[in-house]
Amino acid sequence: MGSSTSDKVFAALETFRIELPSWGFANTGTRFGKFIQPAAATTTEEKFSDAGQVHLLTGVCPTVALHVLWDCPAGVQSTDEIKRFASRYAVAPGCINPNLFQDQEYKYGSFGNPDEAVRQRAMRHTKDSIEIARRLNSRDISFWFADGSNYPGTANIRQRKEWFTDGLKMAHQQLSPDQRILVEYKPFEPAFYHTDIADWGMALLLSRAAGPQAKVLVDTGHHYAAQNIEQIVAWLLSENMLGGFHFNDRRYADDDLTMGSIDPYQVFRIFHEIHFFEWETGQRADIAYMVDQSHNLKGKMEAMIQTVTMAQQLFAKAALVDTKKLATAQKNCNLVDAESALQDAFATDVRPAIQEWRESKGLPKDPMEAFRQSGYLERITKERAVKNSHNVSSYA
Ligand code: RM4
Ligand code: MN
Ligand code: MN
Repeated sequence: MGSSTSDKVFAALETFRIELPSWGFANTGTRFGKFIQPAAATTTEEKFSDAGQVHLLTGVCPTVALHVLWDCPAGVQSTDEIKRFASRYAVAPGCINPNLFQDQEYKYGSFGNPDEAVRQRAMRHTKDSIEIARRLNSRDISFWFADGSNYPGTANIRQRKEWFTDGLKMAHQQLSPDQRILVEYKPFEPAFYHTDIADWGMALLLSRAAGPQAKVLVDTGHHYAAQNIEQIVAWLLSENMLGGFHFNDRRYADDDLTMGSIDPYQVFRIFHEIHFFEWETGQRADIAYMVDQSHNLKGKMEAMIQTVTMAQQLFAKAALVDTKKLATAQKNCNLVDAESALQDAFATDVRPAIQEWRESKGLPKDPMEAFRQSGYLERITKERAVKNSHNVSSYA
């Protein structure tokens, strides 16, 4: 590998950080049930411990995203405890995710619920979530809504759009100047007829209506199968509306598989659009890279390490695209050369350069191997096995 190649890989890795989801360490399942893992995290503290371990081994995951309902059982009062976990496990709280989908009251929606009392309840939770973020010094509050309907004619789609606009505007008014709202979209599930924020265009319009500190969040699992996600990314970049990512992979729907496991070239193309934007404009794209995965069969910690190292590889490969050559080839409609600029970068094995970078930082060369040698998994398995055996494994 030429030294300029490894210089490029080093430079790319210096700027790349990715946030871990607290819920990615806990037991999750499918709608048919859960297979319980004896080592899965059972408390917020254990989630911080696991995230801290992944950060210790990889050096690139300094923050952990929190889901308010699952991680802050005492709401705003939970923040003191969370600060203690953060300092104990050397990983800071990251993006705050309000939970507007699990309470019984949200059966017919949250921001889009026809009942004003429920919309107000959703707003109270939103305000609390923003306050939690403020106390934890978290910049981003990320909204994913399950709101939608299952049968034609059952919901007033335009009216609900107005309620969403009002709700997000009100949320925006609560922000401190340095905070942001991220608006996530998803085409279906749990609603199967219409979803209130079903695609990036809806998320974009609502974010614009909410105010200047609202941006769109792209969850790579939240698209129809053939959709060109990198084009969405390019458009959002050009509109200065790309706030962040939830990375995971999928084959069919919102499968939440480990990143790049099905289609690594797609993630590469997404990263390429970001690098290309930065190269052309000379601007740094201010994007929160986050993982949102929850596969239930792979070991939680190993799955997370796999995803983080894959993210580094794909980000570094995309940084190797010869942008100058690409721009010239595009201008001259030299299709084969333009396409090859991407393919050559994608085909480069960046793993040796990444290992060198890790060693230069005093990090283990191979985080997975280091994890397996560390004894951490054996320790938590012993500590948590009994607690996990009481976990509910059926959804019925
Ligand atoms: C949703 C969406 C959200 C995540 C929940 C648990 O499908 O991806 O980001 O918070 O799942
Ligand atoms: Mn998501
Ligand atoms: Mn999802």
